[in-house]
Amino acid sequence: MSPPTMVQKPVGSVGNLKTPVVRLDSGANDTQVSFADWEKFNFAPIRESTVSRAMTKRYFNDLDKYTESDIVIVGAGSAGLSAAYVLAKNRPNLKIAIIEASVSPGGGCWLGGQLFSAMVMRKPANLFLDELEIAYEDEGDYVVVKHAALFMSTLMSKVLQFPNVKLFNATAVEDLITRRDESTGELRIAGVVTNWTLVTLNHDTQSCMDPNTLNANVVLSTTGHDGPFGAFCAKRLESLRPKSANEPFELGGMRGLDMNKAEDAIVKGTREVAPGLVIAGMELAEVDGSNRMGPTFGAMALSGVKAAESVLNVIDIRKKQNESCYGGSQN
Ligand code: AHZ
Repeated sequence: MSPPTMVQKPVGSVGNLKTPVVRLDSGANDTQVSFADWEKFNFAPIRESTVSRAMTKRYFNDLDKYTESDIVIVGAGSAGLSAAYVLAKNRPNLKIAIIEASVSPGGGCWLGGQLFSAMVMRKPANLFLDELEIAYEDEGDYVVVKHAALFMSTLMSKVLQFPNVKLFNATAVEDLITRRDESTGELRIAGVVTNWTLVTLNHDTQSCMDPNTLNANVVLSTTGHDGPFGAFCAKRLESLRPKSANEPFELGGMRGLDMNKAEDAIVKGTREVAPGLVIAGMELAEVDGSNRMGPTFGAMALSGVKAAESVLNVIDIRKKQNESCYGGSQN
């Protein structure tokens, strides 16, 4: 049975505070909660197992549904979520899974830089802020959002509301699914290998704990620059591909900070780096050996926008390739 829909309706005020009193409409059990009457207040009853089933049933249904995804986005930072927004909005028929290693999605975008709140974006990235309806101060060549968390929370909230998006957080991508084309020898990325992040972090202390898998037509990796988790897919790709004349692939390694060069390079370089694998955001600096930009976020947003375009440019070809092996996509 599906849960009753809760509709919040302001129906009055408390004392002189003009605080709205909320009435909860839940089907037949129309109840009015007066926040002024705390002595009589109580929640509707529930059994613990009901809570457990409410969560696990949905999670495992989602896992079942997204185990064949159209797109898997690795990393829910500013680049990954910007791409997710564009993809989900423009192609509501595509199933988009986002895998985020941290419990809290958002990556490095909760502060503008160091411990400062304001977030700077150089024009024309303000057009993306306009799309998201996020207010900013216009300073000429650049704009300032009053808090980076306002950008991230708005973006995240919009992405999570799309019905074709599922965020699996506290889950790490720890390998890639690969396919080698028998006739051309080309190596294609066809999905991701995952585990609970707490398990990934403890492989050395436990006996073998095998992972889970998600097939995808295209993997978009936005895991940020190198670090304990960062640049994951780029590093894995480098170790998968022999450095031969046919398959040269060597990481460039992120260079020092140059805001002007770095932002243009990241956006321009965002692309399908290997068949089935698009890389965007700061992970791309590790691939191409381009500069870091530090605390200015326009390139992350627009690299996400270009990544969405790159994914859509190749998804039909990659889908066809997937369908021609091992039973195809079983949606
Ligand atoms: O937790 C990571 C973060 O939320 C997540 N992630 C990394 N490896 C993962 C893995 N599986 C699942 N193996 C993984 N998730 O990816 C997210 C990356 O977000 P980010 O904000 O670090 O990357 P971004 O490229 O979107 O933005 C980078 C912004 C910049 S620029 C910069 C500089 O120039 O110094 N520094 C930062 C943080």
